[in-house]
Parts: sequence; structure tokens; C-alpha cells
Amino acid sequence: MSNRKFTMDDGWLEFHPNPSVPDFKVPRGSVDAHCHVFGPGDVFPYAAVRKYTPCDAPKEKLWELRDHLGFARNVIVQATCHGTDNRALVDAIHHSGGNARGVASVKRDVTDDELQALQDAGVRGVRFSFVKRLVDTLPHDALREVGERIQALGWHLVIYVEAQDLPELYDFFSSLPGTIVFDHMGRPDVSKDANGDEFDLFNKLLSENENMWAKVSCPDRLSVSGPPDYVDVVPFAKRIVEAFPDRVLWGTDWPHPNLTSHMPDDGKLVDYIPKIAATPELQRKLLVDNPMRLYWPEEMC
Ligand code: 0GY
Repeated sequence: MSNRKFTMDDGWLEFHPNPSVPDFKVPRGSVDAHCHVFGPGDVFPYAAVRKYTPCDAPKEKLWELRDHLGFARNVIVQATCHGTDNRALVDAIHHSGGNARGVASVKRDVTDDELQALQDAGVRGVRFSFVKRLVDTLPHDALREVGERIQALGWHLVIYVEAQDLPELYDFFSSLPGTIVFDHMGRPDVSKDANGDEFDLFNKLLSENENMWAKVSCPDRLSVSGPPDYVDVVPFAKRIVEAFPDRVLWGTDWPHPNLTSHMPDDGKLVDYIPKIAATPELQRKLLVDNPMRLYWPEEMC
């Protein structure tokens, strides 16, 4: 891999400075189940080897956005630019007043004590990326080993993969233990048919494996037609929400790392939710019941 460190000069965009107030009022207790904190880099340095440098996105800004959009809680997900150094994530959860939980990245040789410390800090899952532009080696072995070890903690796996790579990974993913959440619906190519072969395979994976969930997030990353409506992504997300209403999550993806095309208005992203989850019941499952079951099960009756 290139050790080149990208900088803001390479075109990575700052998060939206002034997101609109959404027209859609999210249900009380809603969870933004995919977002990040980055740095600040002088306190929590970025990984020495990384594929991009994000803009600093500190926890205070995330809480501001949460309140502005009407959400109650956050699930903070470790991104590759922080490698397996989860300190920024843990610090944010620690200062969230109990309103954040996390998904960490760990090394294959992570110790039991380190896993327990992450558990105590509020981590409930571990993330592995199979997106080839973000990693140098695909983490099959680490994923299987760590995936087996985290079962004792009641954690789940989060997998980031692109649709074009699913055929060769299908059997491997199906063989993994425990709950597995796929980021961004397995990144479909939305210029194809939402009922075509490629997306059928992702649907088949979830149909055949009741332990598998999907985040119906990131229309901004997937769309060709673009903002503010991301119309080309809607049929994909709607299909998943309606087929698997009890196994879907939604998140802003703030501060939208590694995006070079446009920076979404987070208020407009919230207005996208009723297009993919058309009824109050689907919205409540997507935004409240499902993430609470996964991240705050002790609060569910
Ligand atoms: C995301 C998307 C991206 C980056 C990462 O871990 C990461 O670096 O997640 C991306 O470049 O698609 O999930 O927010």
C-alpha cells in the first residue's frame, strides 16, 4: 500500500456547516446507528498508515447534530482512518452521558482484557472492511477468529463490503457465527436494477441467514442521480426495509468521510427516511426498536 498521507488538499470535503432542519420528525428515542468521530487529530492522531485523512469531527459536533436532527442516541463506528486505535471512539462514548455506544476495530491478536475494556467502555460490535480501496489485505482469518471470540460478550460483527465482491464471499459470510450487520446494504451498484441479479444476491443472503442485518444508510455514497432526493437508491433501501423490517438500521454516516463528489445536507438525509420506510411502524422499527435491541438490549422490556 502507498504510505502517502492524503490531506484536505486532496479534495476530501468538510461536513455540512449548516444542515437544514428536517421536515420529517423522527420518532422519540431514535438512534443514529452509523456515524463517526474523527480526532481531533492533535489529540487522537489518525493511523500512520491510512487511505485518507478526514476532517476533524469531534464528539461535541456530533452531539450538536444529534440534537439538531431530533435523534436521542448515536452508535459511533470506527473508520479505517483511525485504524485499530479506538481512543477517539471510547472517549466520545465516555462523554455521551450514556447516549452512545460503539463499534470498534481490533487487531487479530487483541487480548481478552482489551476486549473486556472495550465492552466496559460501551462497545458492542467489531467492524471488518472488505472494501478493497480501504484495506490492503482482506481480513477473512481475523474476522473468523475475532468473530468467534466476541460471541461470549454478546457482540455482533459489522461487515463493510461491495456488491461486486459478494459472490465470492457469500459462503464465507454465511459460515460466520452470531449477528452480522452489513454496512450500506452491501454497497449495491444502483445503476443496476433493484430487482436484478446483483441485489437479489444480497436479499438472498439475508433471507437465508436470519442472523444478518443491513444498514440502509448512505444514499449519498451510492447515488448516481445525486442529492437531495437520491431517487435511484430509494428502491434498493425500500426493498430491504420491507423484506426485513426487524433487521434494518439507519445512520447519517456523519461526517461523511472520504466523500469527494458532494457533501450531503444531513437534514435532507433525514427527509429521505420516510421514502424508504413509508409507515410509522417501519420507521419506529428502523430508528428505535432495532438499534435499541442491538445496542441497548438491557433497556428493552
Ligand atoms: C463509511 C464509509 C467509508 C469509509 C469508512 O472505515 C472507513 O474508512 O467507513 C467509505 O470510504 O466508503 O462507512 O462511512
